[in-house]
Amino acid sequence: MKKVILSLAVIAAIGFTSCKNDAKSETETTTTEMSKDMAMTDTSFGVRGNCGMCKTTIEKAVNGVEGVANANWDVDKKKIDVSFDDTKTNEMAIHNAIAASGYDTEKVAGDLSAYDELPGCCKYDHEMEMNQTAPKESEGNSEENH
Ligand SMILES: [Cu+2]
Repeated sequence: MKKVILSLAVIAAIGFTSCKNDAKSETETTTTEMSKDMAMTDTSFGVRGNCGMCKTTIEKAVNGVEGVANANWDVDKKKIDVSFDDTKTNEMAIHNAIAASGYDTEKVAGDLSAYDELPGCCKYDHEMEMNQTAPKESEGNSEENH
């Protein structure tokens, strides 16, 4: 009888220890994710372009900048959202990388020889309005009324 009680105590002790370990590792993971988020800067600005191929070229140029975590160019809005580590790069480096690939940004005009090398469908209009609000604005009005 004593043996049974002893083994039950051991099992309980093991179970308790493993629960404690689980809780500890969960806390550590959360902390790591939070500090990662805090080091990231989000920015968005206008970039001219026409189509999905432009999107690929623009995002490839931005992702080539060291410290960039995420880039997403919106073909309708002519606008890019970028997340980057501001200890490794800055917004102007991102503007310059896009311009070097041939695309105009709000701050830097696209490199003309790179522009000439773009496929025909990608030769965007240099007068194009950048950083547009979505053409679906009229649908968005219903949200504002809430
Ligand atoms: Cu294109």
